[in-house]
Amino acid sequence: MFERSRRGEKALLVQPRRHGVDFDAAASEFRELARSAGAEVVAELVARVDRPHPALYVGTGKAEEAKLLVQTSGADLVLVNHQLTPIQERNLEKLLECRVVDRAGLILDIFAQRARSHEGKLQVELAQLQHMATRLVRGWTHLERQRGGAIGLRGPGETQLETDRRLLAERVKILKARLEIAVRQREQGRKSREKSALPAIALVGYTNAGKSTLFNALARSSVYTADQLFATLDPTVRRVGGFAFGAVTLADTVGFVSELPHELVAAFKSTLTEAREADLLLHVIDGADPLMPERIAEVEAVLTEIGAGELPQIQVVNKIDLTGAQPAVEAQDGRIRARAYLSAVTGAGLDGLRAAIETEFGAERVHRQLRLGYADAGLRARLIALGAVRAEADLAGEGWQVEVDLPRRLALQLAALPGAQGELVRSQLLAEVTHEQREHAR
Ligand SMILES: Nc1nc2c(ncn2[C@@H]2O[C@H](COP(=O)(O)OP(=O)(O)OP(=O)(O)O)[C@@H](O)[C@H]2O)c(=O)[nH]1
Ligand SMILES: [Mg+2]
Repeated sequence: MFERSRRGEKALLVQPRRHGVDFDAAASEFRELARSAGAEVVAELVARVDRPHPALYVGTGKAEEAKLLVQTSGADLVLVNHQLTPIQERNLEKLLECRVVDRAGLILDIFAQRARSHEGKLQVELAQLQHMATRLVRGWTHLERQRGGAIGLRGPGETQLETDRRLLAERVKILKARLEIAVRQREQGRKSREKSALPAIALVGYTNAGKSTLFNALARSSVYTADQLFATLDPTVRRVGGFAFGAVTLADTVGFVSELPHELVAAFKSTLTEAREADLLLHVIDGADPLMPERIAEVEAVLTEIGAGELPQIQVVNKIDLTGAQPAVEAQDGRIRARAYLSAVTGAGLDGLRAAIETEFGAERVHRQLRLGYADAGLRARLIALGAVRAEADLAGEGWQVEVDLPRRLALQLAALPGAQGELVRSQLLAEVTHEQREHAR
């Protein structure tokens, strides 16, 4: 698309040194972003920015320095690690005589390259249009091409800019309508997953922490992983079995990054539905990242924002093969249930994580005899699928007597099923528990 950086493009990075911002960390992350977008970094310029220059963001002297560097390094584009105003971007482009992309533009570009699902693509295009809306002065040629040229579309006395604005508004309207349909379709898919009543686990964490690598290790599948930021944009969900309490669904999600461009926040959040609706979060942390505490805090802040701040969580400190930490599980108090140290690559410590998941879903169990009529065959099938049936006797012509043993959490989830199934679970499976608790309390 418009701002897409092509693979191998040579980039000059402008790295602002700002008060209160850890320069080394911010600079190396931006380098990673540039690399993830496919750019080759040929030069870097550090600019102290205490008070941003209104017209250029950096001071005029720095801008001249950048111009010289562009010429000597042969850079095709300049990447600025800050959100520029449209005017600053345009002025810099004029002065440097080369394309200028700011932090938001760069992240948008990466998202555009990564989006795979229909919904993801729509979200990113919408974000790009919103980003460009403020920069419209530079023209809007590709939309005209889609509409077969602007001739005939232009009203009397309408300037090119007005036409562009109108075309843009129309495109945004179309995108929003399509997005609404896509969201509804995803909702339906989620509802049918919900019916399976399996506990849902979502992997969340800062970008490049190793979520997809862990996903593959747990699901024994092969989701795309790469040493680049936002390798995963669209959530992937798999059923993962092999737990003593049965199976779970496991979702891989988009990575978090600090200072996400505001145009992308909606797109980003919509891909995090899986996280919001999970029963348990695995917060994957890059144990080799010197900024680990800051990253944890940033991820927690986003989780709170999307309404996932109260969900039970297991912290997974990954990459112990790099840090030399021992595989271990430390139990914690409250919402954060445990902290597991492991390596998703070598597999060291994976058993510990599995055990922590077992504890979360399987610690408190419900062990009961159920009487199920033939009309309850659906519930019986569900219990079998969950691995909850210990023994079963046929009650000649009247249904089954089923010995059920399952985690209390699963029983509670089943109790929420609509109609007769949930009713049966509430009256037979859970009512007895409270009865027995009463007995026990005496
Ligand atoms: N040494 C080492 N590298 C790891 C480990 N886990 C993941 N990596 C590497 O870290 C990089 C990022 O891994 P991904 O699994 O793609 O990370 P992610 O969290 O899914 O990243 P995004 O999808 O971009 O948010 C890859 O190069 C992995 O090979 C680990 O335990 N040890
Ligand atoms: Mg990933």
